[in-house]
Amino acid sequence: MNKRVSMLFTIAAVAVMGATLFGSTYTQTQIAGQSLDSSKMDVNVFDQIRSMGGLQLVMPQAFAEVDCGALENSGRKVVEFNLEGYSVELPIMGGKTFNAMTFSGQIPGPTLRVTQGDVVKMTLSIPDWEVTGHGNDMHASQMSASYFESVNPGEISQYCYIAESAGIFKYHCSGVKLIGMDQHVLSGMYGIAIVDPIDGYKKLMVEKTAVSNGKVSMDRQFYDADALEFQLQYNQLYLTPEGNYDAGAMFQHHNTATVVNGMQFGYVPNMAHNLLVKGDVNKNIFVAQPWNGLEHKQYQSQLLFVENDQHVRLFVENQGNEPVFFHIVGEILDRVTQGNRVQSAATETWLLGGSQGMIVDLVFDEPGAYAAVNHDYAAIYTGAATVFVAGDPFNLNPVLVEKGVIPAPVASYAYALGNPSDAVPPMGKNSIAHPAINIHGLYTDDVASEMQASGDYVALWEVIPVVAEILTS
Ligand SMILES: [Cu+2]
Repeated sequence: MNKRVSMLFTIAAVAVMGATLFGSTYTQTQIAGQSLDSSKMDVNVFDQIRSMGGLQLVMPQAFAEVDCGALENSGRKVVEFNLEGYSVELPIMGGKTFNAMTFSGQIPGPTLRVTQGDVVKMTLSIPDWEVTGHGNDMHASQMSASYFESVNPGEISQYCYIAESAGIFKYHCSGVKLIGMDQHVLSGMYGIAIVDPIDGYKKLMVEKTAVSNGKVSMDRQFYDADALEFQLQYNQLYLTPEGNYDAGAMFQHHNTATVVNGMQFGYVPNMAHNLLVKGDVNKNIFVAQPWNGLEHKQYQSQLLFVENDQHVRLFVENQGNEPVFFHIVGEILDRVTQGNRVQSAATETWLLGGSQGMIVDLVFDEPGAYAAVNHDYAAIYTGAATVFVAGDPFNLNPVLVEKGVIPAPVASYAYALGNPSDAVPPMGKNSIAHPAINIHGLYTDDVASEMQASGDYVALWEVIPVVAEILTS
């Protein structure tokens, strides 16, 4: 397994050029994608890349064992991961829609969570009505992306691998034999796999100081490995005014939006929060409240609620083309882990390059509202602002109890409103269950309806009017 056998690479085309040279977007050409014969150098290579819509690598051998039959009988736990690849229209900020490409009708795609050593059985199916083929490349695996190639409309394909390394890993569409991969990924075909360490996560140590008899000394505090967990995936959109993928803008790094879990400003206050804090749905408690209003249903922005003095674990992935300078205004990142190795402790900001992830462990000491940002001002102002609310900073407990919304004071507002479903990963080895989860995310209406029908989630657009009536009565 994972043997890097000596092999010949036939690299048909290895060049990247600005789309200003290419002009058009990819969808049309990638469907009939053809390989480039680099031996014929009497033609213009870049014209050929342009005509076939991108790059194609031809690699004759895979790196690792991918035969499901052998791995399924290896004595390891087998975890099935089923994705459906298809294109849909989804909303963007400002009331428009864009032509999105999705895994299973949501952006990001569903999160896979396994334990180190498990076998992942990945199945990708493409409906027969889909306009293009799709692929899948999981960075948690160690196999050549070209092994899987593309799955055409009406087809199903599968591969297996052992999740050998713990950590957080991107997965993404690999395009059609790699052609158009940028369009597919930047239009929404990405997600993460969380591979929990086989021995579980480590307890968290936070360095504090204390005063005793006029002397200041170290006062280390330890938190159990179990934590309340969130997932945050950063990306950009590159769109024409009509909502199509704009390759020219991508090549020039001129993004039209910065998104966290697929949405700009998806985790800022909404009208329900205005009501709770200001007593008025129209009195904003935050400067930007773009997804504001119950009619937005699953797209209405939601806050992230945590308790004070609680171990919080964030799975952060940079899915995009720009760096992420991850910072939480008013907090210190108590521990940063990559690949099950601690990289830093008590750090203010941590840098993630493209296709890089990390696990941030921290404790919110004081009640308050904390903005997690990409500390690149252009990113903040185009969407990368996410608000955590720790404890009860607005002193709402007495009002909510008196009005009968909650029976007793709560340690976080998650007990009343839940946390947004797209920011909550599946339960893992050391997860604390969220008190409640509301339906929030860049989902199709079908996906949101299925979630509501399951009864496992709070549909806030139905609950809030009831709460509002109680509060104003
Ligand atoms: Cu695709």
